[in-house]
Formats: sequence, structure tokens, C-alpha cells
Amino acid sequence: MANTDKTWTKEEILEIYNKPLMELIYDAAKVHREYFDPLKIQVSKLISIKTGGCPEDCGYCPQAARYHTGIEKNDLMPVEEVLSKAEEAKKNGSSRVCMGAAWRNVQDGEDFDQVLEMVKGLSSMEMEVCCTLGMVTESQAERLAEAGLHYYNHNLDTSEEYYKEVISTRSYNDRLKTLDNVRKSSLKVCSGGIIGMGESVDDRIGMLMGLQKLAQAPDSIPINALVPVEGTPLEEQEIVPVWDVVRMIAVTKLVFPKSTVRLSAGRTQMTKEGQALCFMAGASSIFAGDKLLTTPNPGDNEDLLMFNLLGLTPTEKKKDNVGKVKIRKETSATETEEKWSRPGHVIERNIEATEKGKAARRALKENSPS
Ligand code: SAM
Ligand code: DTB
Ligand code: SF4
Repeated sequence: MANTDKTWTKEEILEIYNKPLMELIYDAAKVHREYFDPLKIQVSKLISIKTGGCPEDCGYCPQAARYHTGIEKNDLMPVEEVLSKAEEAKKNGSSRVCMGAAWRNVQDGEDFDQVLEMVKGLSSMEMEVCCTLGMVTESQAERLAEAGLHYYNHNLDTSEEYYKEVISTRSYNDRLKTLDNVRKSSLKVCSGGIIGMGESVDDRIGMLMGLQKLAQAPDSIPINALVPVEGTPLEEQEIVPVWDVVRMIAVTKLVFPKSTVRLSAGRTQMTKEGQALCFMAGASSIFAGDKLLTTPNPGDNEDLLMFNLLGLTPTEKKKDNVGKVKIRKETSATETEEKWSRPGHVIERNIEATEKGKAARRALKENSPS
């Protein structure tokens, strides 16, 4: 695994999971500081570019067509609308945008071409760009990278065993295959999961074990707290205690010290104190605005208030075409203020992908009959 120094056994992860919480937070906070500036939080805007009507049966998801959740369904959003939403979010402090589509998988054709246009537009706005569109093939992942995409999000969600209880229309192996396709392209991998779906501690650890088994550790790991939505099979789940979210974030950070751990869905169910503990335990990203894809989120004013209270600032927007910043372990955050300005996840143009694409097109031209 290239992104961590150690492969953990299930028993070792269980041992840290069961540590006294204050000790666990302290351990995770120390590790977090080795690779990230603890006072910077990446603010990311989620845009639901295609909402609802999904053929899958993910038990947590309000967008599955078979559940009657009363959400407003929408076809694929026009490119201009996506760009203007992103522009607005950028003005409000977001340096990253993540587009979500309620698709089982990406299909080549008009809609995918439109998504590629969105990606091109967003990456030229100098924002970090991620999307989550369901399953992708290797060539689709590569086309997204060529268009300027930086990350692809596809969650393992839970352990392989519990996955079957929550989703039946698509297998864990399908998920792993997509993650493999993404990893083979020059995109960065974003993969994490949800807690609060009725899973056991073993399942939570099983998810981390699943992420560890990937060819390379995910560059980014979202931790979602289930938002129980009326009409879904998980509508009656109790809100997961914030202590479990903090614990999960801390353990994720200890197992994947160099990955960006994202405090994702479920923040409206948490107090600012609870979220503060999540940041202390190594979360370094939140979603902005008053809506995630379909469910509520605290909103910009609440988050600004929280950042001011805690002395946090949003990770800066990219100003020029900078390359990756190397973080050296032995220097502290305060000693190297400039280097730490984009800790861990520098916003960069996907130069590698562009070059790869150019080479592939040159090869095609040379081999095609004139
Ligand atoms: N259709 C694509 C897919 O499933 O890969 C992308 C969109 S899907 C909404 C992205 C992720 O959102 C899911 O993998 C899940 O982790 C998270 N999610 C969906 N509904 C949620 C809920 N009610 N509470 C918390 N997280 C949720
Ligand atoms: C992720 O892990 N969480 C985000 C993002 N990736 C796409 C999505 C959360 C969705 C929560 C449910 C909703 O708003 O519909
Ligand atoms: Fe569809 Fe994704 Fe929701 Fe599953 S999580 S139902 S694939 S939108």
C-alpha cells in the first residue's frame, strides 16, 4: 500500500477502536499533525447533477426509485447551472466541488459528454473536482481524468458481510472493480462509508479492512453518519451517537494517516462541540451549504460561526498551477507555514492525465490508416 506505512490486522484496529476515547482522539490528533495543518479544513460543495430515479436498492438512499421518499427528481443539470453553482460556492469559501449523480453506472453517450464538459469547466475554475456517478470502466475513468477531474468517489460503505444486508442490486466486488478501474487511471480515489446503519463494530472495522485491501490506500475517505430518510428501509434507524462518529474518524486517521478524512453526511445531527472533536480526531473536510445531495446540511452561516469559534480556516483556493507539495514528517506545521498551506491534497491540474491522453491520441493517429 503506497499511502500508509503499515498494514493493520483486524485485531490491531479493534484494539485502537476500543481505546478510551480521549486517548484515541489524542493519538489520532498527533498523527494528523504529521501530515496536515490541523487548523485548515477543506470546504467542498456538493452538487446533485442528476437527482433521484436510481434503479439501485441501497437501503440508506433517498434517491432509489423504488423507495417513496418524496424527493424532487431532476434530469441531468445543464453545464452552465453547475458552473454557476460552483462559482457561488467558490465565493463562499469552497475550494472543491463534488458532483453526484443518481446513476447505477456511467453510460457512454450524450449525458457522459455533458458531464465531461462540466468537469472541464470546473477544473478551469481552479477548484479541486470530484464526482460520484456510480460504476465506471477504466476508459471512462481515464476520460474523466483527461477532462480535468482529480478525484472519483465510490464508497465501500460498510463491511463485505453487512453490505449484502443493505444493497442487493450490486455486489461488493462490483464496487471493488470500479475502485480498481479508477486507480488504474490517473484519478485519485475517494472511498469511505456510512456508520449508523445498524452495523456492528466488526463491520466498521471490516470497511477499513476493505479499504486497506485496495491496491493503494484511498487518497480521501468520507465518513458519513446515516441520515435516516422517511420511505427508505433505514428510516427508523436511531441517529448514530456523535461519539461513534468521532471514534470512527480517529481510527480511520490512525489507519490511513496520509488520507484526507472527510466529515461528510449527518452534520445537522451533531452539535458544534461534536464536530470540533471530529476535527481534533483528524477530519479535515466538510461539505458546504444547506443541502447535501437531497438531505439537509448546516449551511454557510452556521459553518462560518463554527470555524470562527474553533479558529479554523478553509483550505485556500488554488491561485496558480502549482505542483504537489511534499510534506516532510520531521518539520512541524508552525515551522513551515507556507508549505502547509495545502496540506496533503494540493489542488492541481491533472497534468499526468492530460499527457497520458495526448500520448494515447497520438498513438491512435499513428496507427490509423490514412
Ligand atoms: N450513485 C452513486 C453511488 O452510489 O456510488 C453516487 C451517489 S451516492 C448518493 C454517494 C454516497 O452517499 C453513498 O455511497 C453513501 O455513502 C452516501 N449516502 C447516500 N445516502 C445517504 C444517507 N441517507 N446518509 C448518509 N450517507 C448517504
Ligand atoms: C459521500 O461519501 N457523501 C456524500 C458524497 N460522498 C457524494 C453524499 C452524501 C449524501 C447524503 C444523502 C443525500 O443528501 O441524499
Ligand atoms: Fe443509486 Fe447511489 Fe443512491 Fe445507491 S447510493 S440508490 S446507486 S444514487
